[in-house]
Amino acid sequence: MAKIVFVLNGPNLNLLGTREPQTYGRATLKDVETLTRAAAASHQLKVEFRQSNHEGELVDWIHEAQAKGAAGIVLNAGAYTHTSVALRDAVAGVSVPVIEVHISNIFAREEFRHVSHIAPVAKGTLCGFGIAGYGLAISGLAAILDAKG
Ligand code: CA2
Repeated sequence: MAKIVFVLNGPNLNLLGTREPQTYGRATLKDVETLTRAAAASHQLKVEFRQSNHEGELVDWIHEAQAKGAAGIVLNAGAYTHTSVALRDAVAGVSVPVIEVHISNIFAREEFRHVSHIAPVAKGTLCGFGIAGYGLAISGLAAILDAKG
């Protein structure tokens, strides 16, 4: 049976493609989903793709990924990246490898975006590659899973 990867998107990412194209590009979240599914299929992985504006729902989904035996999580926690100890604890509390993704280069932006509560507990972090970062995260995860055997 194909392994499942949860791809979780945080607050306001449902607005992708509608505003701030200079920062986030013109692709919509649906485009991100299509790209992610194609990248996953090329590694024989299946995708559970979700977005929420609610911190607790994202925490629940991280727990669900563990409970359902997901092979990995790709997480763009949006602004919760910079504020949420609850999300950090959720990531630290599961054994599923988590790859943190950001569309923009958070280190080239405002200082408050330079801090990620997720990065220290993530398996890896990618930022600044636009939506291509989601595909790169899937490839990185596939390499980790292959190495594990
Ligand atoms: O670069 C990223 O992927 C971010 O996670 C996006 C978050 C931001 O708070 C993080 O610092 C970096 C914001 C997502 C909101 O996206 C919008 C897209 C279009 C219009 C409005 C918001």
